[in-house]
Amino acid sequence: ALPASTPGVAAVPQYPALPSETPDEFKAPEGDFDYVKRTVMIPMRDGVKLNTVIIVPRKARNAPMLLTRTPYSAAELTSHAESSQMASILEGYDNATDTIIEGGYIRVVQDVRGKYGSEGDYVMNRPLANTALNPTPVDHSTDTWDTIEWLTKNVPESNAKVGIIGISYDGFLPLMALVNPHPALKVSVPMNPMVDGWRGDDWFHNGAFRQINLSYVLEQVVTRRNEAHWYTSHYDDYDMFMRAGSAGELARQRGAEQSGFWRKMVAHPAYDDFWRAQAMDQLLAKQPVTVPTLLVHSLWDAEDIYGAIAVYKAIKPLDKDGKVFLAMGPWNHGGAIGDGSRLGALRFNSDTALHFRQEILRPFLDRYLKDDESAARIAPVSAFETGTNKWRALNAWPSGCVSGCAIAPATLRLAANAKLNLSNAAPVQVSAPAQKAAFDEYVSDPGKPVPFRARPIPTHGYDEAKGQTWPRWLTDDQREASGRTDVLSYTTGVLTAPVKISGEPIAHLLASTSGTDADWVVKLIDVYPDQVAAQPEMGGYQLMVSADIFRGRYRESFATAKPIAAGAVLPYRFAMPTANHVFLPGHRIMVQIQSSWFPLYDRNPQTFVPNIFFAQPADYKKATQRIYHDSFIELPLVGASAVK
Ligand code: PG9
Repeated sequence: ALPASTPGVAAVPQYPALPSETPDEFKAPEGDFDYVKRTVMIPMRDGVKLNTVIIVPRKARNAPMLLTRTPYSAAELTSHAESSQMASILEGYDNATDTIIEGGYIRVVQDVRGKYGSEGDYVMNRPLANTALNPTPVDHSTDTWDTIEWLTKNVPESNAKVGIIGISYDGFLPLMALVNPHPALKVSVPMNPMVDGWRGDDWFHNGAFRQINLSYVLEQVVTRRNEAHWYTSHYDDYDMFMRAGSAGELARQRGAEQSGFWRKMVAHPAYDDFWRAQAMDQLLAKQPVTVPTLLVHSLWDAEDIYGAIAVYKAIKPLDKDGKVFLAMGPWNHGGAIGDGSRLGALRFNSDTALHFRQEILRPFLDRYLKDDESAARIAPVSAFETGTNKWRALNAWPSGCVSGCAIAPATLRLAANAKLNLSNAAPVQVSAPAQKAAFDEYVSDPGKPVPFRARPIPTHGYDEAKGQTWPRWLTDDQREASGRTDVLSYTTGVLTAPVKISGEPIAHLLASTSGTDADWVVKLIDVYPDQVAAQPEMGGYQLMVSADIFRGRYRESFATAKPIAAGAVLPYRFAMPTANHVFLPGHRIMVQIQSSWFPLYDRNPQTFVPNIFFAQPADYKKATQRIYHDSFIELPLVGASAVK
């Protein structure tokens, strides 16, 4: 049924039925083309037309349609090569190309409102229509509804069934499609979706600003075709951001005020309604699950490591008839459509992404888009177990094994002499240290923040030839950091038995600072044996399994920044990204703690200021940080564990 027409907007357009014969302009061109490409402007209910590229396999009859909506240029996403072969023009972002070709799908890619070939105005992650954040009657939900309505009546080669799929921002859009979904929408596949830009996706993590994305805020918003370019003034981004001082100052120098979204970002440094009202997990938790949805998560996702799991946690409890599925793999952001046999220095003994596409994605799509009852039934949760490099088919998440092995909270507690004690004892959070409690301390100097990766750090990008290996930085070796005096490192003894964790580790710090604000970075690390015969360069490797940052001013409430009383010993508690990892015998477990992660995150001046975007040079002061040995990480431990 069509949605009720929106007041003040023309009723949803009624499209004429298609002629029985395929119109000439739809006929395949001569030559060896194996596809027909059509570019159409689809009218939305408010009259704005959206540029839509439709690629129809030459032999397609009664074929389902796989739709991606994007702010990154539909033309570009459908012409990665000049070729007469559909497989070639699609090879690249944001296409699961082998799945599309082998499945015989019609490929549809559309510029979202306000970007590239589409009309209308652009709003970053356009919030829900008819709300304070978007008073217009249109949003990505209505635009998707109108697009699907048009497709079902204007693609004669289709079976009038549509699946929506996409990565990142293109993964946020399949979530928006679930708000009042069109009846012809049969599946949604949000891959590494943007879900909550403040809690743990692209803009902030627990209040610390991800300033490395400043270029995106300018380029993506200021012009329709991304013609305003951010320039870089240093080969090493570390120097550029240091030279500028605060993120707000660098943004001002580069003209970011032209970006409406930047002005909103600066006005909302805390977790207020501006962010909460856009959080897709919270929005979708308010409605029933009606469309089969396969959430795809990457365990080393450098961009949206929060989103997929957050949505899964929000909507799975509402899933009365098994429509919500989750797949997680040892990938970086978007890695599920690439080569999943390796990531940085890591080797997985098989192409995990190909396994996902062939054994999980394809049967999922075929089951619901082709009504192919013979399509294999995928497990509710397909989770790759890192360390052992095994896929696990599970009934729920978090879950330790298919028979539902118990997950018990274990305690990984700091100890003297940089030791770390793992015990099965349930964690006990203390809110204040005992008399003469032990601690370690370091000086956090904003003049020399801890690099988030080995310098030089080239401009944030994807060009490996230029050393831009941003996509895989979460798997970088942490040895350099562990050798710094402003990084505390604690390590267990050599493990004598596997230690498996499935779920979100939780950091429980007891800490003080001589300043009045502080950032706390906690990293859970798998330390490889001193010698690794199968891969010598992994000897002693320090691999982050889960890591995150927490901006101390939000310790009492994400919505309200408060100064920290200098010298006061206070508890800090925050969840870290999901892990599904086995620390193997012969390995050790390490925890690193530091107070900056630069230039990925802006520096905390360590003196309380109303808005860190406007911190002045004089605000940045060294601080002595004390971490008490009552601090620990609560581990979601599967089964017993033994540590030598
Ligand atoms: N989620 C990715 C991103 C968004 C904003 C800034 C930087 C990256 C993406 O959509 O590519």
